[in-house]
Amino acid sequence: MAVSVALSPAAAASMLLLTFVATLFIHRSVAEIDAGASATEETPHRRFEYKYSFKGPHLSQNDGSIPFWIHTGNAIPSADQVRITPSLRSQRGSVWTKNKVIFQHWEAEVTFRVSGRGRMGADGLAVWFTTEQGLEGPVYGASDQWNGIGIFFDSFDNDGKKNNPAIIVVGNNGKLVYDHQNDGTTQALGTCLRDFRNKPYPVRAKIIYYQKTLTVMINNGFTPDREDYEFCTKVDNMVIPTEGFFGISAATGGLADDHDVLSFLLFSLTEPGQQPPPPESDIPKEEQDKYQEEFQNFQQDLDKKKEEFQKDHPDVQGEPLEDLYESVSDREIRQVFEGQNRIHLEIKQLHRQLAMILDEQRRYVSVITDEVSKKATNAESGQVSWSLFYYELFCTIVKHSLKQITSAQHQGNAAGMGSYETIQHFNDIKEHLHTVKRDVQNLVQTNVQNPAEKAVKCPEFPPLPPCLSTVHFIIFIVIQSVLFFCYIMYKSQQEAAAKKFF
Ligand SMILES: [Ca+2]
Ligand SMILES: [Ca+2]
Repeated sequence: MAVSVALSPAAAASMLLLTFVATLFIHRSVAEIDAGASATEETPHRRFEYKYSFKGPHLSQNDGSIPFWIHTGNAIPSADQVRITPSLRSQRGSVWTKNKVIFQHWEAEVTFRVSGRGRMGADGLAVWFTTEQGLEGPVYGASDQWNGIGIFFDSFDNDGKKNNPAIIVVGNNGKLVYDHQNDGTTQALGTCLRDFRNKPYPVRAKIIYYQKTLTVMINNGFTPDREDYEFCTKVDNMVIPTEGFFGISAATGGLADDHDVLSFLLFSLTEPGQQPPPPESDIPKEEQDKYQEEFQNFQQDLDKKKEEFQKDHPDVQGEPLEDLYESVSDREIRQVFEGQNRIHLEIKQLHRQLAMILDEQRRYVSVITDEVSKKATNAESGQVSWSLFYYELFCTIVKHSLKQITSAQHQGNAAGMGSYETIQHFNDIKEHLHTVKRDVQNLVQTNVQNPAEKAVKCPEFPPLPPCLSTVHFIIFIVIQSVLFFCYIMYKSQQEAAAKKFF
């Protein structure tokens, strides 16, 4: 009994501290695990394919065409973007690669903006990989019954389930008719809810087809960080045509958004250890001449404009004035954006840290469970005290966390990022840990050094007075009764004498 009374505080302290310590510095170990995991996965060889890509600042040529691409419908190419549809009712437009893509694996990065003044917009934007160019049709401005895949950025909620804007992946073998009324949900291979309309920065979609798996990642345009991608959906065991055209299409309905594509970048992926496909044959002579001429014209035009500008503004060097100064409203909007970005990044960071903490806690719990089961066996034989076990375990955790704190502090200082508050915080935690460690040590030492005092002696009670026996009690009653009787007799004799006297 005395042992169990003595180990309770140590056990409680250890268990409480486990949670506390586990929440401290876990990031590094998890990061190491992640790094180890990613190192084992071999990354494919990635090559940029300019003939299936477009981007600003010289996206279109003088005649309004996009090199290696064709555009149809209401699509309007300009220097820095292609407006697939303007925000007018019932518009349809698309852009398609001129040539078929023959890579087995690929990665496409689409940067776009869907913007409109309404709280809701329509219809949406689609990215295609199909055996034929779907130049015109009812599915976001492209042909129905396509053979290949479509990744749809569906703005309008046709089925009224309040689940739009959404991103869905629909595969088709050329026979399926798109289920527009249900927003394609009956045919979707993968889907995720993302509001991609009216974002401060362009939205980016990374679509990867590698080893029969199609993955869609989204950067939802909250931050200027180009690599801020989040997982959207993944389709495993997906077989798509080996050759096809890439396309982007969009459509508006009763409601209308501007659907602007800023860039489409294609990369071919080659599995590690395999030869990348040979670069395609050179550009035909006439096309080469055309581009050369285009380039020279552009260069001359640029020089001319530069001269004109310098003539008109002899005092101005470099950037035009309007770019150098921002108005009050511009500054306010910028500050609001920057503030929101910081909040967004902080929340993301917290989210990541929480996930890591949970992971680490699970690891600790499993380690503790194992240790407890091992030690419990020994404890039964009476050789190992529970308090000693908890003390050992606690010391290990404290040592580990102190090491982590020290290394984190060094890292922070080395990187120049450790602010005064952070260092102070670390020191506080260190101090608390030392205090708790010392307390537990004292507790356990007292328990171990004085085994003779393990059994707590109860204080001795003072001796009780001797109890009254039954015989004594009866004698006492008899004497009292005799005395009472004598008194009554005496009183009645006195009363009788008084009567005689009167
Ligand atoms: Ca829809
Ligand atoms: Ca819907």
